[in-house]
Amino acid sequence: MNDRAANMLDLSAFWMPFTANRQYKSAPRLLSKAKGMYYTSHDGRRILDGTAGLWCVNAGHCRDEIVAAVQEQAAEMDFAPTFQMGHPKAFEAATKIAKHTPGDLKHIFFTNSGSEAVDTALKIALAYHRARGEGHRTRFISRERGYHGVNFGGTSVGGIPANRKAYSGAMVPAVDFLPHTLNIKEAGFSKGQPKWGAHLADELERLVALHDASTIAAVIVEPVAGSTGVLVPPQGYLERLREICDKHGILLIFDEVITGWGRLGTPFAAQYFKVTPDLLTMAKGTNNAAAPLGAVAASTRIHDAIVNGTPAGIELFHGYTYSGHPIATAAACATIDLYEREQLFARSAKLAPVFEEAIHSLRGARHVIDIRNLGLIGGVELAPRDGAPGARGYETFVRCFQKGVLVRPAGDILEFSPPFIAEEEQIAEIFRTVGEALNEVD
Ligand code: PXG
Repeated sequence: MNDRAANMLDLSAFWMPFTANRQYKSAPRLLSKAKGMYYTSHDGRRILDGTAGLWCVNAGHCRDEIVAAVQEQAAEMDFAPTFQMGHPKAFEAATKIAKHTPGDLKHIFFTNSGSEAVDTALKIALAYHRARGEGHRTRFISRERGYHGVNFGGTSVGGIPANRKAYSGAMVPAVDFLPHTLNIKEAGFSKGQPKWGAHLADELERLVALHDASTIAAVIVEPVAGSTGVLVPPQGYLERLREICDKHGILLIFDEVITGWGRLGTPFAAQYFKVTPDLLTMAKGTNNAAAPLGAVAASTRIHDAIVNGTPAGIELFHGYTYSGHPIATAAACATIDLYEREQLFARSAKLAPVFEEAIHSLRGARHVIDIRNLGLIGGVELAPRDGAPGARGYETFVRCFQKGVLVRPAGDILEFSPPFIAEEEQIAEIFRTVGEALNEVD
């Protein structure tokens, strides 16, 4: 699309998600093409993608193999139901996914998004306890600053006040929250996992004592919290959560929508931290974001309790028209083949120290009050401008976009998650550009 066509585009009908619609539509930023590490903006500029879209295009954009798989599937069979019917790609994709999921989490339930994966995992947790005669376990424990998507379950276990505010009267009942683990004073500018903070997991014991274990179905956390500004778990923290859950018969759910599919150099964060959850959610990188797709991986114990523990007939009254959609699952098959063939998780692991050094080069830059990173996930926190929180982050993002680099602002925290095919020079360019932008922004 050229500039003239962009100017003629009617922007009024599309009510944009998580967007300041009025601000955006007064000065739109349009992307019209993508290949490899780059987007092309509508005015023909090359934009280096520092965020893999929205943490999702892990293998880089428009990879030929994935494009071909989508095209072939669209031509061969557009849609087939998976309710009491099936088609090969859904089974193939589940098998390929299960090759990479940790422990015995080998049972894959398909959704269309991370939000749906989260709500599905919460429902599976409830169904599991009920199937075992513990239907009284209905409470969920999550964490402040957690993001688990936007459906009612995910919003209810979400720890971001703004995301709950308008809906707060209608949340799922019986949710409590662990404290988040960010402490800039104790662990500012940590490289990798902070040494400080494992004791925060003991707050779970306090919540168990308060509510009684018999009321608690599951704990849900992101192994590394992404969208609230990259909160890396302190050393020993996730291990401790696992121990406490085990002690009290509580399921542990890892929301790996961002950390899944190689972001930490292993297939999932569970393998990186050597902590195996009972349920694991994924989306985004599962099919390189070529079509909407999410999934829940469930352990054999959970799957069997529900599937074998139910009298003949449908075992789980849950599912989406598009669970295992042919095009989305064909894209997943091609994506996972590509991850394996190009050993992209190993490449992500190899780039992580380069990324760490590059992001920490911004220490001492104007406005920067903290830098956090793990794998190919990074956050740079800026001091908020007096009386205008978020303005500095937003202006820096716009400035970077004008300079040809896409970063993601979360308030005054800039987030980074490049595709794994990034070259070292491209990683350097991302942070060089951010440094320049910070010099120009008040
Ligand atoms: N869980 C986690 C951990 C996520 O990060 C979701 C669930 C929801 O996924 P869907 O596919 O329903 O969007 C997410 C999504 C950001 C950003 O800027 C993060 C997400 C989405 C959009 C923006 O950090 N994460």
